[in-house]
Amino acid sequence: MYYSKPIKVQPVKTQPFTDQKPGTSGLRKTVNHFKQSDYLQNFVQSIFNCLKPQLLGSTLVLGGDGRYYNRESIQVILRMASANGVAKVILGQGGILSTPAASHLIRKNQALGGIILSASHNPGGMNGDFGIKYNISNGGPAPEDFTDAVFEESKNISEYHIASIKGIPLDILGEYTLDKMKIEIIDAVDDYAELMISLFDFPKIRELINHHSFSLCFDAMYAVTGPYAKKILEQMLGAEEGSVIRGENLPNFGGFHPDPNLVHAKQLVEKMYDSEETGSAPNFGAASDGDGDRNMIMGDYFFVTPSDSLAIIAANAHLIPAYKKGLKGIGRSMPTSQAADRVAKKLGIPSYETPTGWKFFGNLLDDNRITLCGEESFGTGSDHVREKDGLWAVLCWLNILAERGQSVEDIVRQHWAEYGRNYYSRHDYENIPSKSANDLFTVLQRNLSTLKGRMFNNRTITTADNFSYTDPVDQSVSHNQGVRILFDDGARIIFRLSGTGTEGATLRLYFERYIRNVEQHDLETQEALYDLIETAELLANVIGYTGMHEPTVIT
Ligand code: VG1
Ligand code: CO
Repeated sequence: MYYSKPIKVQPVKTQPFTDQKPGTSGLRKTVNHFKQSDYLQNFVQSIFNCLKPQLLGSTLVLGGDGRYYNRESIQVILRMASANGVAKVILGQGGILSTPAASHLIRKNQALGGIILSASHNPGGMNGDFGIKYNISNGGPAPEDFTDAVFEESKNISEYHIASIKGIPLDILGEYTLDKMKIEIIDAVDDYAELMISLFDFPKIRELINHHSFSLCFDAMYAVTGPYAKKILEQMLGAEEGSVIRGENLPNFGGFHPDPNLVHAKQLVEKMYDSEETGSAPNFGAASDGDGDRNMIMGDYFFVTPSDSLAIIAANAHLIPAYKKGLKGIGRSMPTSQAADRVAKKLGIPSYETPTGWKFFGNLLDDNRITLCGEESFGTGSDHVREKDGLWAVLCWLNILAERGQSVEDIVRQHWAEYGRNYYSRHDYENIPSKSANDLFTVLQRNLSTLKGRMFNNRTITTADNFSYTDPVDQSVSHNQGVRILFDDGARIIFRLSGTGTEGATLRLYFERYIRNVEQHDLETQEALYDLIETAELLANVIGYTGMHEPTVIT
């Protein structure tokens, strides 16, 4: 169907912004910030300028997590894509695509790349956050050299190109033509569901789910995974209707914070800890975030830490059809616990430690060095796409549960018994003044060289440094990726500043301690880590710099 006649495009003059530097995962700002005149346009044009000359005649994938300002932004980007010579845009219906689904579509259609509109786990709504990121042709987040180039471009931009047409339809499936550009509106879920069928043993999972004694609950947090989970878990795998809770994709995520952790996925957590005496909690619980790339896994009355989840999926991957031939290697971000390394060691495969952010796994996956990867921040994924993938992780667990016929808790406890337990926790101090955060790091950094060999609570520091990473594939180097304090017994304290927040600074402290002895696998996590938490305070004076006696979020 022809949507419009040829359109005359006049370049629009603009002034650069100085703050369009992408963070850990794209450019994230408040909605109000994005609504400034030309703010979105400048950033999109900066991306397009960095893609020339391949952009001309290319195919792009476009979609977002449905948060407030998604639809308006999609309209702008379509008009700009047309004016910049893009040949075709593959668009999720209604402008919706989960991040892993977008990654898959880029790969499947051999697109030049994709634009994903999301601030992920950040709150949505009129007064919430918005975000935009570019993914390259492998389906993964653009690497740093590209995002650095976009930032440079954004500081010098003087004009952008946009077709002068309004109100492109986004909701009806089919092919449209906007000037010379094709827009293909596709079902947001179909291709992704098909990919999942190709990876997992759906009949076996269906059998588990249909078993009268098994029940599950998936909390979509009013974000993008609602339609995906309803289709895959309820319609395709036969979970009872209502197993997916908060399954509508609302622009403000129902006013909640779509971050799947014990604090924000409260509805799910309440169900999973419901009346322990009667045992009425579902056997399996999970949640995903705003854009569908994160996952939280729970059993009845039991929480699985993301670091353990990665290790357990790795140790049991041979039970899943897609991975039955074995894994090539495992990647984890530096602050993620070392539990997965132990599995890699036992399997005789390499493990890689990367900086925080999925973009660092791309080269390792493309170069066939790793099959699985994960982050402590509720992200797990594999070589099936180039993003972390929330529902994929859920299906991994369901496939493993179906094969092993045990409860989530039993599987985790057996894993600890075999490998030992890595007690792990992250403490976040959110929205602190940037100056306080920078001062804390300046002093900590200055003291690093004096720390080696010093003893705290019977542990000796063996390494105190600021993590630098050299990509083994392209040799690119990323500095300043977090302060690491490593102890002689394998314990670690990591200090990092968040790169996804939109207000002030967020300080993250990560604690890890390994205990082999199975008799000590029942300690309360914060108690098990207490002496490390105390040491961190001595090393960095967190209370002094933040003025806060408690973290805002503990995961
Ligand atoms: C956080 C997490 C990081 C994750 C990133 C994007 O980054 O710590 O592991 O990759 O969010 O996830 P930071 O810089 O705030 O610590 V998502 O689901 O928000 O795209
Ligand atoms: Co996310």
